[in-house]
Amino acid sequence: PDLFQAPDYYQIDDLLSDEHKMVRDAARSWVKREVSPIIEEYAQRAEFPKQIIKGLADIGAFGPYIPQEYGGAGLDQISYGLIMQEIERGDSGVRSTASVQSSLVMYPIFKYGTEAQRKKYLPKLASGEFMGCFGLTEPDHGSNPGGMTTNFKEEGEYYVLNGAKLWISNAPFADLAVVWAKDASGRIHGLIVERGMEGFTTPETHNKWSLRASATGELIFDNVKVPKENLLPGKSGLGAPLGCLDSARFGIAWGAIGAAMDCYDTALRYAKERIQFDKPIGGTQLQQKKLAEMITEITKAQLLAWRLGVLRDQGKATSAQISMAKRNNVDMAIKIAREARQILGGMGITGEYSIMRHMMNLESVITYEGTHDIHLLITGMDITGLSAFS
Ligand code: TGC
Ligand code: FAD
Repeated sequence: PDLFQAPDYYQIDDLLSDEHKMVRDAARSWVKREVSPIIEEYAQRAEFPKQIIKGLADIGAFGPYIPQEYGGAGLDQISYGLIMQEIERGDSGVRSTASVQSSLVMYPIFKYGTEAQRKKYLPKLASGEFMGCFGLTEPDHGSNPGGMTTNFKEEGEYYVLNGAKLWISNAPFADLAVVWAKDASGRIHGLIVERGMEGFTTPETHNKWSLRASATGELIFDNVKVPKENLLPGKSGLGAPLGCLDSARFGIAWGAIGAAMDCYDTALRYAKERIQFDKPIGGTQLQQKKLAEMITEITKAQLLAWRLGVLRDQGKATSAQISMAKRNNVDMAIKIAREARQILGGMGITGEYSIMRHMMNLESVITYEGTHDIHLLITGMDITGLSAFS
């Protein structure tokens, strides 16, 4: 009863199994205990709270759907989504850390790695002993990663890696990076680059107004000798990193609901308590319109995410369906954050409430993992069969 009472206007809980609800409630109570009380302070200081890494591992947030034999939680896709929802109710930056570790580091090693790579890295990534990051974006290639220039060439027992990645979540403290680079023929491959390899540095990116509790940085490769056994052999080409993005984008479609729920819940409570003109502002038509539209949009987003989870569990979800859910749900959350902030008046701009932090965080979420525009163009391509990219 002391848990956050999530909006559930359409009895979506009835669509969940007992295990789903158990996984969700464990994540929810951990976020309430370990994240919510400290996160505002860390965001203000622009620091990632490293002490929560173990807790994230304990609630199964590192590799929720990776099989247990590799240290993962062995859960289904809806459980993964629910964990992301609860974490992002706390903070999008914390969810980013979990998304990257699970879908962008553990997933490619699990899916495209050798058995030796899986055994070497996955259990330690699941427990949080190793933290990873994912290097796809470059200074000159964001929405168009296929244009990347980071490259490697064979030299005896090694691949020699050169280039740079920008905007990499977790980079400043990661123990290893899954890096996407072109071979001599221009084909894209994934390489596991470990901290400590000579010529590999990870300078932090400062002055962010968004995702301040998440550490972001560059990956710089200056003739880094990467052992040949660190190449992920299972898949090459742009489809390899894009396959990882499918999994992360699915988690974000759920995560954004968490941020929206927190903003809605805060604004609803405030509107019922705040008295102006001798009555609660929640009794005015204007504020009711805002709140009623919020719960409508949250409900639609929940149904979209749940159905997508079912399709993913059945192995039937398409990349374009995932794009639609990521785009819709993040847009829904950012609009709710903006409206909710207004309901709180001046109080809405302070760190006493979580709304402004969510609002600023969501500016990154609507940009990373494919911008709002790119996902619209993916839908456009899917329904017309015509690419607007090339
Ligand atoms: P295109 O020619 O369409 O595709 C190239 C190859 O990839 C295949 N493919 C996919 N495979 C798996 N999953 C997907 N979602 C896929 N989409 C495409 C495609 O079939 C093709 O395969 P093949 O075998 O024919 O070669 O590629 P394009 O160059 O036209 O670009 C397509 C576009 C624009 C959709 C894509 O490049 C894109 O999604 N751009 C956005 C980039 C992006 O999302 N970057 C994210 C970086 S990581 C990040 O932001 C982490 S944030 C931290 C956190 O998660 O919290
Ligand atoms: P651009 O691609 O330069 O886009 C600029 C604008 O142009 C956007 O509005 C875009 O929608 C628009 N645009 C681009 N192409 C088209 C087109 N064809 N038609 C119409 N409009 C177009 N990347 C990683 O690899 N790993 C990470 O861990 C990671 N973490 C991140 C963390 C944060 C906080 C942020 C902000 C970003 C992160 N990213 C990461 C990078 C992120 O994925 C990119 O920022 C994103 O893909 C957009 O690329 P860009 O910033 O270069 O923008």
